[in-house]
Amino acid sequence: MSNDNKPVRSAGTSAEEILKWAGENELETCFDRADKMKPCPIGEVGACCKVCHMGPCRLVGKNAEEEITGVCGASLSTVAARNMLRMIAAGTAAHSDHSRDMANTLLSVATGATTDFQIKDIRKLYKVAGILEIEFEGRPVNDVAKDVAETFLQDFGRQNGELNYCKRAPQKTQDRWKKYGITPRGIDREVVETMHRTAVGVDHDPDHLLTQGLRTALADGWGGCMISTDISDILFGTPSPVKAEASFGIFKEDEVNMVVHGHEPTLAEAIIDVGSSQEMIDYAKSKGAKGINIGGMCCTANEVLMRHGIPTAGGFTNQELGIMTGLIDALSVDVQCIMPAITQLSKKFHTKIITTSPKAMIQDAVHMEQDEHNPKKTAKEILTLACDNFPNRTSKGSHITKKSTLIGGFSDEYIEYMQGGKWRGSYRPLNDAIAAGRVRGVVGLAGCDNPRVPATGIHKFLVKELIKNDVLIVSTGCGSGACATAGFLTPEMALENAGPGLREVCEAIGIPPILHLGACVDNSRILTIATNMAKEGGLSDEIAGMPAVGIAPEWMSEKAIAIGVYFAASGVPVIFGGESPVGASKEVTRIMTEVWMERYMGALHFEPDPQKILEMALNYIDGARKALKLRKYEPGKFGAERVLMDMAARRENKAHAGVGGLNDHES
Ligand code: MSK
Repeated sequence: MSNDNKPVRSAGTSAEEILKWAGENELETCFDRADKMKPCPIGEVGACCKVCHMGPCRLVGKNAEEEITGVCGASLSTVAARNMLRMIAAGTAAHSDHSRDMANTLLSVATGATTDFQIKDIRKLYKVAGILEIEFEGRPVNDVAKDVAETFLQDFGRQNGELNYCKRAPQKTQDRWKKYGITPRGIDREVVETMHRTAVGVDHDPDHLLTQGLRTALADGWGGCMISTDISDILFGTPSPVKAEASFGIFKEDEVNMVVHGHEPTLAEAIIDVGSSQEMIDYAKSKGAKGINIGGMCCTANEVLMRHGIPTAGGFTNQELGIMTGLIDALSVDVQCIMPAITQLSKKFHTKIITTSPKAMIQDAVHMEQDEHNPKKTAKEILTLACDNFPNRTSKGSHITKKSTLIGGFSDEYIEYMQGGKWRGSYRPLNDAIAAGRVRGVVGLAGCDNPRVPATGIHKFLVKELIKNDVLIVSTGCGSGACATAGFLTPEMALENAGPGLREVCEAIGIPPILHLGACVDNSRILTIATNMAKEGGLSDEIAGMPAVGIAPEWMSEKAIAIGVYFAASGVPVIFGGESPVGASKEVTRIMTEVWMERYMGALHFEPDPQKILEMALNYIDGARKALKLRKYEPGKFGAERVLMDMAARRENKAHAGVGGLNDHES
């Protein structure tokens, strides 16, 4: 289990140090398990069918793929397409069930059933109400919020018609969806229909199956994800730039370390609120601590980092390593991306693992279910447990305490604001900078971190090369976590590594070259940014055809597949790292690349070689520039453009801004 002579497996140097310490102390991590557990070579490429009990059928052989069949006669391309669809359905279900909970929380707040939260961003509520065509002028805020929540809830159970937010997309994007029959109806309906069509003996045509996959994924992006992002902003505030810290040095030796992990912001918001109360701090002191230090992990971390500057210990592969510091007194988890391994690992330390969702329990964890109408009560119980556990801390652990700083909190609203201020904000300066060749294009860097990826810091490589090539990066999820812990989310990063055009833009505005947009559900913000760019004019008038690419270099979750497919359906070429989970079928691969490109101008590629990922991304960007007849990109040579609003001008403007000003955390 020693890690000697093993390649670097994380973008973060602290993570590497802890992995070394774990090896010396004979402690196992997901990296060790990934080394030991070789993937099944048939399942790995989507050639295993398990949808009935005549199998599992292994669709292998040297014949043409339509001649390789299971017991029922389903061909390799049918099986691979069905496997892809079930990943999309699972990913969509995960995001969307999270989103449903957010809609129910908004309804509870609006009706007074929950008094622990209030509507924090009324401006965003009114913006959303306007999109939903709900009257808001002169009405009580909670009445508007109730109508918004109930309208969103209808999107889950709608049987016909289309999701409310489809109309947010550029008209030409909507027209493409209608032309090819992929406009999503209801979120639950698309997931259920996908599960039906992939059951034994139903839909067998791979193209027909994958078309339903696109419709389901659109229900995720323009439904589940976008609804969740907007309600979180309404309830807890729309993010604006915030300075924070990342990596394992966020834990404090002399304070109670309480960590929130998972995806949902609700209980985490209550923990932050209660944890800052004098009563709770006094309780921590009564246990010998100097105070309470709240940190985050994975996407719950991203939610609270974006709005409060709560520090993050990083993404998915850091959860075991965080426990190994020996410094976490309590780790409360909600849903998604929580490794069950942490409960067994925590027995070797003093850390308490607390499950909080009625949907998610783990053997040997303490279950303290969130009181949906009184989350602060649950938060107080959890924090009390954390404080009570502080005296049990021992010297055991790596005690690695390095950290980096970052700037996060870039909502699409703030990006608009930073390009002109409250009154003149628009996407015109960004479009102009792209047209002039100062910014070559935009990459959405999303997705997980994955212990199977033979990384010498794959995020690190791509990030450095992309910004060197004047590509602006917008990032979410654990990709942001990897960048943050590696110290990449700072304006200085641009000065040191960005190409001349991008560096000028970043310097003028005082932004990093990588804009951290939030959790994985917040990939919806990238859809909104692309829509705003299309509506602004001067580039493509739909999302398709923009000099923009999505990359998920270390994806591992089914949610990442749903995200990749909704970007492809919206018109964005997407490149995933690693081998294709349906690579056994040439036909499915052809449909997801060539056919989708022809119909939607989007595609889903899988490419294990980081250098090739980079080349593909730059080729797509340059190809789009050429098709749009934009100036040929040449490093250091730019055309004329409007000047972006600089930091001094924005500070001036901030005095007049109701929202969108710099967050108090920014220094
Ligand atoms: S947590 S889905 S590992 S981004 Fe959103 Fe990270 Fe991927 Fe989970």
